[in-house]
Amino acid sequence: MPATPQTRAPLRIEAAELRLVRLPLVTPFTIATGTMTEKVFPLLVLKADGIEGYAEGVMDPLPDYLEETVAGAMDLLRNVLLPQVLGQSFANPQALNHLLAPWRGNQMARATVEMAFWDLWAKSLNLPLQSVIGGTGDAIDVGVSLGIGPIDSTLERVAAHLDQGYKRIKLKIKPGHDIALVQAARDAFPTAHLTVDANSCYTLADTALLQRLDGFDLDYIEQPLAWDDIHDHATLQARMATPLCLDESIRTVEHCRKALQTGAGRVINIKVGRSGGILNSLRIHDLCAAFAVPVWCGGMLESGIGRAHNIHLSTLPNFTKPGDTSSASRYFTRDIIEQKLETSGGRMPVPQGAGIGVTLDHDFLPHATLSHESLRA
Ligand code: OSB
Ligand code: MG
Repeated sequence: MPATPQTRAPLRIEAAELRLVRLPLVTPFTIATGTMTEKVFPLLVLKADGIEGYAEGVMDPLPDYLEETVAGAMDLLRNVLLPQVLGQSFANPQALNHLLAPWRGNQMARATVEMAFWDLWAKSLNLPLQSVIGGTGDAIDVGVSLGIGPIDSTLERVAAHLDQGYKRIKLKIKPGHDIALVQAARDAFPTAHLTVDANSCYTLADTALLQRLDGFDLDYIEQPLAWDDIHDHATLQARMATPLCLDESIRTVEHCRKALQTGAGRVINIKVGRSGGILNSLRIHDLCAAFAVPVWCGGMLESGIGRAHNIHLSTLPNFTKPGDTSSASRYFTRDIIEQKLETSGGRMPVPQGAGIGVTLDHDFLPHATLSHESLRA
């Protein structure tokens, strides 16, 4: 278990800043459930002892990936979660996580608060977040997630990203845009490390079609069935050779336990922002290790703040498959942080310094801010 051996006096959260931020996407991103042309997200700053901790929420404006929404999360943060932690002292991030634990669901909203506190906490110890959570190494392996588009242009994008050294290519699929795409990609790139992600758009009635994917040597098939399902994934996995990887279905440690115990997946995508935060992600990581199930770090088109959190988490030992935390310039012409989070040869360097190791770009941030509020105890 990744204990927090580091100790210090309890940290009192004195103030918070909550922003709604909007960044246009360089390339529209289409998945089975729709197309995103911009990234809109809550950005949270927690303040204590002259230090600031940062995190972003990964919920979408509409409940199309999971059920949380930006508007709902902003309300919950503003009126419930932040008033609950403001003015309170916490001996460690576990104590803050414990305070928020009784609330039902809302894993993305609670993760926003919890992750900002981990950054604050690590900075107060003057340690990189990765050291506080038990990670090692100065870079991580990454792949890319390519949205749905015409097959010929998708193949060009696959080639371009393989040339850049990305270690795995994930293709988004949906009914009517699956077998032909994967066949073309496998024919064109016989030895590439390929995966597909269905974002919950098939059912067990599609079992025969999904079984045909066994012919393409995919490393795994991500979330073929419903976002809230575990049971049917176990049925499907028993009928397929290719490992299934769960994304949407894993929102809590208990979801993960049930999935592993029933054989609903043989790979787990950990997204810290959709799993309630870093502590839950550490627990999911350790649970998967105990089941000898590999994990990798997914993405939600995060700005540099969420991207930095993802990178630190990915330095834990059971993150043995390349993650989705690719170069920020693939998503945004300008990020809201001062550092450039760019890969080289399919490796993403870990931002150096205390906490998540990145700083807000205060020249640019106001231009990307839709609303801004300050909260105090
Ligand atoms: O299912 O992993 C997913 C993006 C938005 C919502 C869901 C998903 C994704 C991605 C992109 O696959 C990951 C990234 O590049 O950040
Ligand atoms: Mg996914």
